[in-house]
Parts: sequence; C-alpha cells; structure tokens
Amino acid sequence: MTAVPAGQEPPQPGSLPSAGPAASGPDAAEQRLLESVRALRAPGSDPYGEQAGRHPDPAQPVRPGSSLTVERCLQLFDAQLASRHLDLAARWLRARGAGYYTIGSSGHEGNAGVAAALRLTDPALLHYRSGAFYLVRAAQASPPRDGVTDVLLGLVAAAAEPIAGGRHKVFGHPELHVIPQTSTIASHLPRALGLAFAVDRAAKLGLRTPWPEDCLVIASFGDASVNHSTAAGAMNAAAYTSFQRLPVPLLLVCEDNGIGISVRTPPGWIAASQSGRSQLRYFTADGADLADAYDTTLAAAGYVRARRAPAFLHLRTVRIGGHAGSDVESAYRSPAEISADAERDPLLGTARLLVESGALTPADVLDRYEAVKARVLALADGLAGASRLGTAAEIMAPVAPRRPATVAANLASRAGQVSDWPRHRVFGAQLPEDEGLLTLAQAINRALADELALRPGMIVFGEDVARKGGVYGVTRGLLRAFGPGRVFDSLLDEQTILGVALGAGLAGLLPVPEIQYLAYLHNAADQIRGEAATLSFFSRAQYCNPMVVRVAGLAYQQGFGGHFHNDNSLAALRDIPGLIIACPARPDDAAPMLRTCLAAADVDGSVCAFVEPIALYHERDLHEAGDGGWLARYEPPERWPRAHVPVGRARSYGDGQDLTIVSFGNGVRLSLRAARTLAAEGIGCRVLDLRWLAPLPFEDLLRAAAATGRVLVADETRRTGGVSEAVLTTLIDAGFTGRMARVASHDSFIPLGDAAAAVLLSQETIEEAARDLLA
Ligand SMILES: Cc1ncc(C[n+]2csc(CCOP(=O)(O)OP(=O)(O)O)c2C)c(N)n1
Ligand SMILES: [Mg+2]
Repeated sequence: MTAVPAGQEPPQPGSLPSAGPAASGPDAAEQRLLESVRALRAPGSDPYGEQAGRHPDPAQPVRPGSSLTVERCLQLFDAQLASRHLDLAARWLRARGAGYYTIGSSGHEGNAGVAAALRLTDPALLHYRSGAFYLVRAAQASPPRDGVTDVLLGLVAAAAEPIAGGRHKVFGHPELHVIPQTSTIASHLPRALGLAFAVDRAAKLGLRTPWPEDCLVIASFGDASVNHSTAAGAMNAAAYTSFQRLPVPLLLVCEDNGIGISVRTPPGWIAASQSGRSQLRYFTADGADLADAYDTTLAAAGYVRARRAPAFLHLRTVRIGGHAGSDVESAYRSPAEISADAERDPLLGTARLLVESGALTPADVLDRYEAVKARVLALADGLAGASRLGTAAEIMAPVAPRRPATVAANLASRAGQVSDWPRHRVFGAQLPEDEGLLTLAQAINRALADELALRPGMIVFGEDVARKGGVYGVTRGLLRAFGPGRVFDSLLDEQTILGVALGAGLAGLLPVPEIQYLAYLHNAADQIRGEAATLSFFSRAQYCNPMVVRVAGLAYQQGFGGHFHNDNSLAALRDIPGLIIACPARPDDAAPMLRTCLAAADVDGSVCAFVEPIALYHERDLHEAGDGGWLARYEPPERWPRAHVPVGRARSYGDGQDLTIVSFGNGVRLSLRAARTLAAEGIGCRVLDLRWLAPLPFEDLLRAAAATGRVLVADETRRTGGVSEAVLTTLIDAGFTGRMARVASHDSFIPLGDAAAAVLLSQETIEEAARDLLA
C-alpha cells in the first residue's frame, strides 16, 4: 500500500458517519428523501403504514401492465440505493482527502432500468452519471462482480481499479462490456456510431467481434450534451447511415435532468428537437419511474435490435446534489427548483412502486437504505488508503504498448501468405512489382491493395475514396477489387470518419480512414487526441482502437493553392502521447511504412497518422525533368520482410562529411536538390529523411549528426510548433555540441498562387543556411 499523501489521512473507522438518518445531518436531500419514504402509504394500509397483509408473488409485475417483476425491482432498487450511497461516499472520501471525484449519479438512478432491459453483451459507452447502470451490469456478469468496489476504487484513484487503474474515474470493464469514456461530453458518440456500424459490418465480412451479432450499442449522455456539434454530427450520421438501409443498431440514451452545470435546457427542448426525426425513432420514459424506464427501454432496445436501426431514448431525470461535490447549486437554482427535483427522486419512485405493490413497507425501505449505506461506507473506509500509481513508468505503461519484433514478425508472416493467384485477381495481369517505376501515389495504392487482400478485417473509407478513387487517385480501383463492404465513401464529416474508425478498431477491424486534406483533420482532431489516443491509457490497454489514418497534406501543390489544400502544420498531432506519425517522402518508403503501420495497428493496437505529401504524389523527377529520380520499383512480397521499415528508423542519403541536413516529406526532395548544388561548391552534405515524426528516430538522428558534427534542419512545417523544434531539442538533450541551425516555413497561413513560395521553406533557403552554417 502506498501511503496517502500528507494532509490526506485515510478515514478512521471511528470517523464514519453513523448509518442512522439522524446523523446524515446537513444533507438536506437525504433527509427529504427519508421523510418522503416515511410518508408513503400502501393502498389499503392503515395510516401507520401497516400493511393489509399482502405479500406479492416475486414473479408478479411490480405494477399491473409492467414487465418489471417484484423480484427484479427489488434487485434494481438495491443497485439504485448503492449508487446513491456511492455518491455520498465520494463526497465523504473527498472531504477527507482520500477521494478525487465527486460527480455523482444522484437523480439518474433510473438508468438501472435501462441496464436491466439490455444484455450484458451489449457494448455500453456511458454518461458519467451511470452508477446504477454499472452496478446492474456488474450483477449481470457470471460470476457477478462487486460493482461497488470497482467504483470506490475509481473514486480513490487506486491502482487496482479494474479499468483505468487510477488514471481517471471512469465506468468501464471488459467483462461487463462497458467501454470507458473521456470527460469530453458527447465525444464518445462518433465512436458509438462507428461501433454500431462495425459490429454488423464485421458480421457481413464473416469476422468475429467481441460481441454477438445481435448486440446493440448503447451510448448515454446528458441533455446539454445533445447540443454539442459532436452529438449532432453523430446523430445525423446514424440517421444518414440508417436512411441508406445500412444497419446501425445504436441506442442513444439522453439522460435529461434539464440542466448542464448551471445552464438550464429550455423545458421541452429535448422532445422538441429529437422527436419525430427521420430514421431516429424517439422513445421517452420517466426516469423517476423504474418500471417505465425498464419497459420503455425494452421497447426501444427491441426496436433497435430487431430493425438494426438507431433510436433515441429520452430518459427524463433530475439532478440531486448539484453538478459535483464542489458545486453550490443554490447559487443558480431556486429552492423551488431544487425541491421539485427532490420530489422526482428515482429512489422515492422505486420505493413507492415497491410499497404500493406490497413488496416492502416504508420501514423496510428505510432498513434497506441504511443497510446499503452501511455496506458502501464500510467498503469505502476499507479502500480509502488503497495503493495508487506512483512512477511515471507505471502511469505510462499503457499509453501505447509497442512490440517491434512482433510487428516485424506479423509483417513477415503476411508476406509469407501472399500467393499470386489472388493478387492477379486484384491487380490484373500485371503485378505491381512488374509495373516498373511507380510514383508515391501508385506505391501507396498498390500497398493498400496488397494489404486489403492480406488482412480480411481491413476497411478503407473516407470522402471520395471509393467511386472516385480519392481526390488524387490514391484509392483508385480498390472499390472494384474489394467491394463496397470494405471500401466505401463516407458522408462529409471528419468527426464521423474518425468515429467509424474508432468503433471499427474497437470491434476488431483494421480501419484505414482517409482525411482528404490535413486542414480538415483539424476540425475533428479531438477524435484522435481525446479519443483514439487515450483509450489504451484509460483502460490499462484492455481496449484499443487500432487505426491507420491516411492524411493527404503538406504544401507545395502546383495548381491547387491556398492554405486549406497546403496546410503544413502537424503540431496538433505531434504532442499526442503514443501516436505514431509516419511521413513518407518516396514511393519505396511509402509502401513499407504503410505495411509497418498496419502491422503495428494489428499487433499493438497502435493509432497511426500516415501523412502523405500531396505535392509528391505524382512527382517523377528529382533534379531534372525526365530524370525519374522520384520514382521507385515496388518490392515483391518475398522482399517485404527485408525491406521492412521499423517505426522510428530514418533513411540516410549520401555520405558528405561537411553537413547533415535533417528533413522529411517535401523537405527531403528540396534538401537532396540543395545538396547537389552545394556539392558543386565543394560542400559535402548527407541528407537524413526522418520518415517518422513520432516517435522521432532518435538514434539515427544522433548518428547522422555525429557523422558530420554539423546539423541543418530543413523543415517545411512552421517555425513555431514545427518539427525543427523537436529535432534541435532532441540533439541538445542528447548532448550534441556541434553547430546547429534550422530553416522552416514562416508562422503564416499559405496564400494562393506563387505567393506561397514566400512563406514556405525553399531549396534556396536551405542552400543559404548551409553556406552560413559552414562559413
Ligand atoms: C466538450 C466539453 N465542454 C465542456 C465540458 C465541461 N462540462 C462538463 S459536464 C458539463 C455539462 C453537461 O451537461 P449535461 O450534458 O446536461 O449532463 P449532466 O451533467 O447534466 O448530466 C460541462 C459543460 C466538457 N466536459 N466537455
Ligand atoms: Mg443535464
């Protein structure tokens, strides 16, 4: 056990609040609930709450017409009570410096009915007020899990917490099929859509996923979150996909407590905005009425499961006790509003159901309440000093687990499986290795085809990739060869494209989404930064979302100008922990690097950004028109293992002794041209193509720098936040003491036409900087 930091003494058993209601003291909400329970009367009972002697059959409906039995209602009530007491325990732990999270589920415990109406094997991406849902799910497992302990371990950031291991307080567990979510509201909805799409797509492709074919995906979120563009985009994408008669078994559950922190949702807005939508069937239930929540979820889930179509379940809830422990809601809500919520307390609702059915007396309810409270608090007390993460190594272990040798072996074994016959079916009479010299675009195209043939779970999708074959023809012919099940056009929404990748990767497919231009990655960057890159971290690598995101980018396009088609900023990708960034410059690097990324995604669950320099797609020449210096042959499969380019290995050109020019992407071609000019002046250069921008090729860089003792970085990204900053600091950190300089593009956007050259790195600036450095 790690010691609790100073000032955070673990609570002593003697400091436990007593289980009696009188001791719950200042918690007005709790007092009010208990008073309301005491005032409940069973039909036919006398004014003192004595029953008329009914003991309903446990298998009977708890209310006529409901599918919820008395027995199930009692079980769910216990989960609701435990969830409420977890919220109280969270505040108690926090007050004692032993807990770190107080956003609770109070008022939302109706989601116990949602969980009960679904299957354990329905993957769930949950709102942060899902305590009762989680506890019900935990009880569904065989053997059942103690969900209370799981949640408490999360509250105290214990290393033993089953999903995030103390990295965050999230709901998640692989055995419960609960996938952990980030705190970014609505950001899980594109993934949820992608997962719903992928479970059916995988089945269609004859592939297994961790979930049964008739599963549905449940994603829950709050009412304020509905207005987020991420939610709007995901719901639109679900409806759009379903409109095309493609299966989308997605149950969207909006837990509408009428408020987002302090901002009221206009009363009626959720129903007004979501009911009657085409392709998104609307259901609504009273979250304070467990039987209604259960019955309505059964109906909604039945619809989604049978029709494989999305539905929106509007669960009307309340919020009890403020947004979080630190939130003083009386500052922005009137006492009348707070009381109105208390009257709709779901615990009171379930107590009423059970009392009215004759299953419990008010006194029984109070006993149950206290018994659960005592159990939860005793557990909280026991876990308050649980061991936490300590070292950076412990914390970072699941960021992006890497096994380079296994990646190489995976690649080699795939190469060993290649046989000519299916390749001829894909490529026709002429195999790519017999085509002669290829461009970068052609090499990527051929590698995609070979890999699609070898990896049955690989899917290629994005805007214009299928029928058109990509804006630059990189995916041409893939639709014809592999069919629309594996190569398809997406709707025009980068967030959805990445969401489909997130869900497909989670489902075990190998998604290769294309982002049409680097500039358009930026409007969906959170799906990589906040979602894709963090899943392994927040799940202790129990979940991963492998993907290779192809991004056409960088500058120097002839004829298609302006910033958005020539975006040269990679800063938003470069600082993402664990992300692999590949940037091939030449055809003979692009194909093996793509293979490495796919193998890494397959083997390690890696998230890879494969940045393709548009200006080099169709480039043929290096020095003179017609020299064919930028073309290369495609390696036949038997040579793939030998041609393997591991992540983080650079490529070196030349053996000049005066200067090492470090570059990547378009800069490699500019640098090679500059090196020739400089050679004519008697300056011997070698050029190092980094090839991988994350992780940077540390050892190759140091070796190349040491070879000449002088380094010039030629960086086509911006001076600020660009790659050159990382290269130079890497050299300094490593103790390199030789001369260093850099040339980069300006901190500007790219203008239209020839003016672009004024702000971009050029061959001439590289040459001048080299002369200066050597002067
Ligand atoms: C994208 C984003 N913006 C802001 C926040 C901060 N934030 C956390 S919860 C919240 C309100 C959410 O309200 P709602 O969706 O109604 O859920 P509730 O908390 O009421 O259950 C906000 C603004 C966030 N987590 N994510
Ligand atoms: Mg809300």
